[in-house]
This record gives sequence, C-alpha cells and structure tokens, in this order.
Amino acid sequence: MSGKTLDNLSTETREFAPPEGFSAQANLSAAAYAEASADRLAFWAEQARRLAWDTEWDQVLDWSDAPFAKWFVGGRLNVAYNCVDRHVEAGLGERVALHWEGEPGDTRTVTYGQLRDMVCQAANGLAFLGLRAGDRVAIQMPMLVEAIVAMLACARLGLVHSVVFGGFSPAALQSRINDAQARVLITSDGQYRRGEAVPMKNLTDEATAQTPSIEHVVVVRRTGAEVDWVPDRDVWWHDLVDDQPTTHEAEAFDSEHPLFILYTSGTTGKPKGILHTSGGYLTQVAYTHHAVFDLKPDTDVYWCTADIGWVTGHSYIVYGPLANAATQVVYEGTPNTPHQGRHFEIIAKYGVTIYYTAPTLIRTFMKWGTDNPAAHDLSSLRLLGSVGEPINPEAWVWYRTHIGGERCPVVDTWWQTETGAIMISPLPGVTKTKPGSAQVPLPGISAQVVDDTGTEVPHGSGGYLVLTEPWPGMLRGIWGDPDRFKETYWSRYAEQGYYFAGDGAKYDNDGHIWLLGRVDDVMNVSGHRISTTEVESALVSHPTVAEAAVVGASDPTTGQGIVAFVIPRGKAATDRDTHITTLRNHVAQEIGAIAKPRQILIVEELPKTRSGKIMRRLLRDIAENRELGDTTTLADQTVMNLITEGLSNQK
Ligand code: 6R9
Repeated sequence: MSGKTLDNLSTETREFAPPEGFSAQANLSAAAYAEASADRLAFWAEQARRLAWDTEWDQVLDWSDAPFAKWFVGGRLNVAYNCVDRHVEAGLGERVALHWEGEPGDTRTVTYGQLRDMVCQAANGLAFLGLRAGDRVAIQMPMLVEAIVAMLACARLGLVHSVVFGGFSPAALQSRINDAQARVLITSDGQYRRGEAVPMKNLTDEATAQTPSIEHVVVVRRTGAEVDWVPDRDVWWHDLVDDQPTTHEAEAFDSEHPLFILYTSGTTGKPKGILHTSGGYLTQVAYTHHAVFDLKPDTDVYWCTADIGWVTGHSYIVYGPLANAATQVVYEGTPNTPHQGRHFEIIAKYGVTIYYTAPTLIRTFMKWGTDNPAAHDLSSLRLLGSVGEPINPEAWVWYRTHIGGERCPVVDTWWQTETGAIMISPLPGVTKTKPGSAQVPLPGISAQVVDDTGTEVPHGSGGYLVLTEPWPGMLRGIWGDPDRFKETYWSRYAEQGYYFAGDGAKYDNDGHIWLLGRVDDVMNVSGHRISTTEVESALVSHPTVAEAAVVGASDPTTGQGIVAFVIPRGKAATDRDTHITTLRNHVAQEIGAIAKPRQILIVEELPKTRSGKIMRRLLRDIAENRELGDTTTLADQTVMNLITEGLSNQK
C-alpha cells in the first residue's frame, strides 16, 4: 500500500451520475439495498430462484461449522443444465451463446442448441474414459470453444475441473495436477499467440512426465502442430467426442458438490487450490452478472476479455453469462494481433454492448493512443466494467471518454478468486460513480474497512478490507488443506469472525470503499496474482543464485512490475547481462512468462531485520527510485549503502 496511491486517490473528487435513460431501464434499483438488508438470507434465497433446482433447499445457510459454509442446504441441481439445457427448453435454442473469434481471424458461432449438443457429447466422451463424479480433471487450453465445453461437460458429470492458465509452465501445471490428483488432462496441440502457432501439447507432455494420477490426455486440434503421442494414454478430442450421442441425462448434484478448484498465489511459495461448489456459486455469479452488468439477455452482446485460466473467465465468461442465457463474444488472441485496434474492431463487428476488461489493458490502450478506438464505431457499447486491480482515476476517465463515448456507466468491480463473484461495485443504474473506487458492497454483501483490532475505521480513514458475513459464492476451502484455509483468511479477525481479504482499503467521506492494493506479499502484475515467495523460490532454485528477494514495484502499464534482487553464488561464470537473461528465462520456465522479472538487480547483500526477515519495503524504495524509508530496524545499518553503491556501479 504505497503512500503515493493514497494521496492520488484522496484528491479525486469527480463523480458521474448514471445517465437518466440508463437508470430508467436498469435491472436493479436502489430498493435492492433495502430489500437485502431487511432480510439478507431471504434476499439470497430469492436470487437462488434464478436457477432451476431439481430439489429445493431446506436451509439457506448453515454457518454452524464456520468458516466452512453450506449454502442452500439439501438443494440439488445440475450446473451445466442450468447454463445450457434449460435455455434450449425455454425456446432459446437458436440464440447465439458464443461468437467465437480466433486470433488468425477464423470464427465460429455457437447457438445454445449447438452448445447443448456439444456439452452432451463431451460429457459422454469423458464418461467413456471412466470418470466419475468427484474426480478431478485438469484443463490447460487456449480460449477455444472446446475449453468452455470441457468445463461444462465436467460440471454436467459432477467432475471437478482445475483450469490452469495456458501461460503457466510445465512445472506449474505438474504441481497443480499432482496437488489435485487429476485423472485426466484436457489440452490442445498448440495455440495462436501474437500471430504465431506455438506448441502446447509438447509442454503439457513435460508436465505429465511426472503426474502418476493422469490416466488420459485429451487433445483438441487447434494449430495442426505435430505432437508426440503416448499410445493408450493420449486421445484426440474429436476421436473421443465427435461420434458421441448429443443427448445426455444430467444428474442433479448436492448444492455443495465441488464444482472447481482454481489455484491462486498466496503468501507462501505453494499455490492454493481454491475450492468452489455448485449452488451458492452459481447463484451469486448469475445474480451479479445480472445486477452489475445490467444484462438484457435478448438484446445485449457481452464481452469479457479475461482468459478462462483466471477466475474472471470462470465466473464471467462461463458460469454467470451462460446461466443468464447471454450472447457473448469470446476472443482467442492478444489485443494487438494483427493490429492495436483489434478489440475495437471486434466490438464494432459484433455490436458489443457490455465490455469487461482489466486496468492493465486500459492503460495499454492509453499508451497506444486514442486513434485506435476513434477509428471504430463503438456506439453499440452501453456499459463498461473493470476488474483485477485498483484502476487509476486517469485510466478510468480515459476508458469512459474514449471507449465509452462519455455515455456508458463504468463499473469497477472488486472481488477475488476466493470470493467467486463480484462483491463490491457500483450498480450502474443507481450509483454515482467515482473514478478509482469500487465504492459499495452489492446488495446481499457485507464488507467493512477495519483497523488492526477489527474495529471499523471512521469515514476518511484507511485500514484493511474484511467481509463480515458469509456469501453464497465464497470459497469452501483450500483443496486438501483446511488449516491453511482457516489460517490465511479467518485467523486475523478470528474473534469477530471476519474474512480477511488481504487488501488495504479506505473509506472516503461518503463511506465509499477505495481499494489500495495488497497488504501481503502478493504482487499484482497485469491483474495476475503472483507471490514474491514463488518468484524467490524459482530464482534460488537456479545453481548460480545464493539468495533472492522480490518486490512488486509500481509500473505505469502493468500496475506492478516484478523486481528481483539477487545475490549470486560463488564467482559468476558469465557476464552480468547474460546472467540476468538466464535468470529471467529460468523464472519463466519455472512458473510461466507472466512471472518473468521486469528487472533483476545483482547485489551483495539484502536488507534484513534482526530476526532475519527481508525488509522488502526498503527494496521497494530502491525499485521505485524513492528515498529510503526508515532503516532503524535493520540488523546491519550499512547494508543499504552497500546495495545502492553496488547498483550505481551497475548502471
Ligand atoms: C477477480 C480477481 C484478487 C485481487 C484482490 C485485489 C485485486 C481485483 C479489483 C482489485 C482493486 C478492483 N483486485 N479487482 N483491486 N479494485 N476492482 O481479480 O481475482 O485474481 O484472485 O485477484 O485482485 O487485490 O485481492 P484474483
């Protein structure tokens, strides 16, 4: 939480009232807040009725074993049936579910009727492999229609999917497969990235070299790349799925049946497998997608630019929009392929009305210039959303002006992998929006900013964000590690029973919430969570590194950039630049390209406290070219001089 951010934010006073016409037609009015606070559980029960239940619940919330929640206890439903079949049964089989746009320009249009057939076929295929409800399936795939179909097919069978972002390394995939003991991996031969076909299956083969639980690898053909083949283990998606019947009886599962595991970085090196279940999760993603994006399923064309490898892709590409029978755009590639106007071209082509993206991309668009959005007809847009990190007021205003034509409400949505769905956000027809603030908990959600003792801070003050009441989409645990679940989220405010989000926040004078970034050792790089420890472990796993300390330094485009301080082991065998390149590539190999340090500084010492804790705060001062803060707790007062002198010699 840097002081700089705080100061910038406290001088921000602009406000934008919802356009009148928008409020008049909005899905939610201010009455929703009153309704939810009058009877929170009744409000959530009403939201759960957005779904089709096979058996209705007999208790909305069981919190008797807190912090392990049970929502809609006794209820039974099938998640895939809710996202697909019921819309077809309601006569919407011809409605487009997915306008899929490949990076090279190939396209696919998938109606809800076709999606149902595809999901049924895939479910039959996975069942043929011997998978049974509760089994885990890993998915590492680019943004293909089959990726969405695979997730829904898992949901249909009660299989627990674990989607691993396509940019993660074989080592990262391997540890996730092993942690979840996945029986099957679904992947593709390759993927298109920045105009090139790059391999995928060859990388997943590296991962599956040491994953004894994997029985089969199912491979979607995308690029036509040559792949190695393990007979009896590997099977082409089209061979497994294409001849399967297009009908499949969807079994109802318990409301608390596990739906997916999604790994996210924590403060230690080992990623946490965040566990989500069925009824409560689907209720909250459907409700929030309706409320925050004001979705009108008959007329809107919705586009969330996230990747399915992140929670935003799970909740706001797959489960929320499909539960609401939305028509959406799914884009496979990078935003500047083949040119920097690609997103705007897609918005114009499909008449996108709702666009949901991340601050890092908005800042990149700013860098690329206003000519790109100006060259395309963006008049179809009526609502803009932001997610992933605090959005700077300037980026927010640029987004509203140059993409939203000054007419679209902007919703800054705060939530986490752990929360499953949006928690804090303006309501587009109700809230006067403030650039840079997520503002108010949604109806049904209880959040506060508190101090160290758990006491709510007064308006105008800062502290930590907590969630004070359980919510339906909340994580149900960390896969295989109940103690870590309690310790990480519930121990800090155990007395009050609050969920500790790990974010700093402040109230403005109206009591609106401004998020100030992580307060733990988690960095946020282009909206991706990466722990400092994870990168440090990767660095010290290289034979030339004795010790490493990693900090997130503020970065104009990516929010934070990874800066590593490395003490070399022994005499360096190569020159400094080569060494640095080697180490950057090593981190990419260990974790993935997203974790590649922006900068590696070779140092002789690291600043430590007497108890041996690295003082990252001081390293951050160096990385951000600031004057050093308080150094009095350093074990060795001379160490910072040594570092700064050493670094100035390097320039
Ligand atoms: C959905 C998602 C969660 C962390 C979260 C916070 C940051 C997300 C934000 C935001 C300020 C927003 N974050 N949205 N900070 N304003 N609108 O991003 O999940 O990848 O788990 O990251 O991202 O720091 O704690 P996840």
